[in-house]
Amino acid sequence: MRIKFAITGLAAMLLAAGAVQAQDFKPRLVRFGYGLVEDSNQGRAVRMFAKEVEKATGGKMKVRAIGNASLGSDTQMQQALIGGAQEMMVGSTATLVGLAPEMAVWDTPFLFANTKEADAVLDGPVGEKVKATLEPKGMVGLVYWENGFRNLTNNKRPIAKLEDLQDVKLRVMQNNVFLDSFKALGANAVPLPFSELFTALETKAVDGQENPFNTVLSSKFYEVQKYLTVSNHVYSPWIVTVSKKWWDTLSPAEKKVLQDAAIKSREFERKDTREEAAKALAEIKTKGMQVNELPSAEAGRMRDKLAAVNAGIAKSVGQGTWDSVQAAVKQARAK
Ligand code: TK8
Repeated sequence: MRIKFAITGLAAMLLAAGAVQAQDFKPRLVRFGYGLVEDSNQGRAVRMFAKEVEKATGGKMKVRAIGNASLGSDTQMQQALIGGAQEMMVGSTATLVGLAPEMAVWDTPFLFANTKEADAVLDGPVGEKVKATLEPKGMVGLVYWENGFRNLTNNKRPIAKLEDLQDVKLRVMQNNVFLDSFKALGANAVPLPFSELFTALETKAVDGQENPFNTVLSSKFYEVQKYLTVSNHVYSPWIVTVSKKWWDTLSPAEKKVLQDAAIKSREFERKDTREEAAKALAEIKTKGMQVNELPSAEAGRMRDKLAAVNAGIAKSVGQGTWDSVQAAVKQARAK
């Protein structure tokens, strides 16, 4: 008798838990926009996230992955999130600097030496703090993904020394740190949204651009670019964001589903991106690009030229944030 009672009690509890779940997940459609093509590290991770969310809500919350900047460039999507016309997106932190100035700290040239340092700092307290600055602007930052270490491509010449950047018309992200950095290095820097980049390269409106190997491959820049220089001049994070307006309508259970799926997607995305990046250079060569490495002495000369830019970043993100990031990098490096 006692056993039977216990079982009935347990069944009742399970039923109650099920009822709570059913109420907590409303039927919802999440439009999740991104800029790269579907067959890219970005596209794969968005789809992985979508599956996780659908599974965790028993199909109640549907995530529609919309790539190719079909919903607009990074900055256009940000405005749609703020206005509540779109629920989610992923894009470069660099394109958020106009809204959340502290994001510029991730654009510091040569900040991270490897991905271990990037993960530790971005996922640590100072990464969280910078991410939280989005909230008063109308966006909730969930996690950082890896865009990756950026490398130069162009049609003029291999960049073997600092002076080779002279007069190269280089597309940069729409952000003053990138603009000032490449101007300081002597390039003719032109800010453009990513969604206009392929055409700009194809029509020779610009000579070059800089992005991780993965993007050079997935966006087929090798079709319109001759030289690739391995410069690793900066590590770019992507950030997964949610419309704050929409977020505020979600139940705690729904928010938790999104947060948990975001963390899973981060692990998936970084692993996938790194595996792809490790094979990418060989593939880029087979596509016909001429590849050279920027000598470390030249990277050092670039670093020196960028000292003034770094001082400007410290000023615009605030000395406190700058110092916290420098300390976190130091700590990660010592490990
Ligand atoms: C994609 C961009 C891209 C970035 C750029 O929307 O703009 O060059 O590296 O990943 O965010």
